[in-house]
Amino acid sequence: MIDIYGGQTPNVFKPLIALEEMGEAYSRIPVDILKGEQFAPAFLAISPNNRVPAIVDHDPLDGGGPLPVFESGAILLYLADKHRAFIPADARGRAAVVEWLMWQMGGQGPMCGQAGHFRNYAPEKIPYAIDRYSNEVRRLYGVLDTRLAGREFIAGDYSIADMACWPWILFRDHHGVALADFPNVERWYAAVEARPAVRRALADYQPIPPMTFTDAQRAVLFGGQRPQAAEAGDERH
Ligand SMILES: N[C@@H](CCC(=O)N[C@@H](CS)C(=O)NCC(=O)O)C(=O)O
Repeated sequence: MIDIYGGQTPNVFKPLIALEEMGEAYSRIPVDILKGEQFAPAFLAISPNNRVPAIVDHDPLDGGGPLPVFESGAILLYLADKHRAFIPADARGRAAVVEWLMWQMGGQGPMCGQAGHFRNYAPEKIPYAIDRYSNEVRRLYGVLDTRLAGREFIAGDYSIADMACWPWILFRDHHGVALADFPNVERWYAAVEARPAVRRALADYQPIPPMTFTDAQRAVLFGGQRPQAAEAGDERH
């Protein structure tokens, strides 16, 4: 059994899809990042960067005690290695999957995140920042579109690279992207969306429009402030 911590966010959907694809039993543990639950000491013991997702594997292959893993890319690799699935064993195939997994972790995820922030959440509209990150997101969509020309999936067979990239495209409205501009991405996106495991992972997902945050939520999410409950040692987890 694996505990997976987090809610309805793109980074959490990555391992959720992997758990469904791999048929691993799991239990979802919500972490309300708007309330600052990511700063609770018990959660920080699992995820020291105070971010979701994180997992705890209660049946690790080494037979030892519960094994915590944070960072969505690390979780995907951990699960793929555990199940020997969705990542090739040969050096070239594995390198290609890891390349695109790192492309997602270092490029697509952070740039979409910043584009979404400056387009939707920054208290003032800063054209330079909006353009900088929106242009970078479009560039990255172009890179993925070129990669997918003549390819069914990103790196060989369907893999953890696809599971990493797909959820951020689910939130494309936040980043100002129209899929019709990227026909290879559009075709691949629909193919991944149609997978039964992906449908199960998103069964209770309600599309979230860009939100309006209270000052307290802004302080927790964007201002680096820990809420008082966490400072006082909230032991919810
Ligand atoms: N690189 C991390 C990023 C995780 C991340 O940014 N998670 C967001 C939700 S998608 C979060 O936990 N935010 C809480 C906060 O900013 O305090 C990963 O891929 O796991």
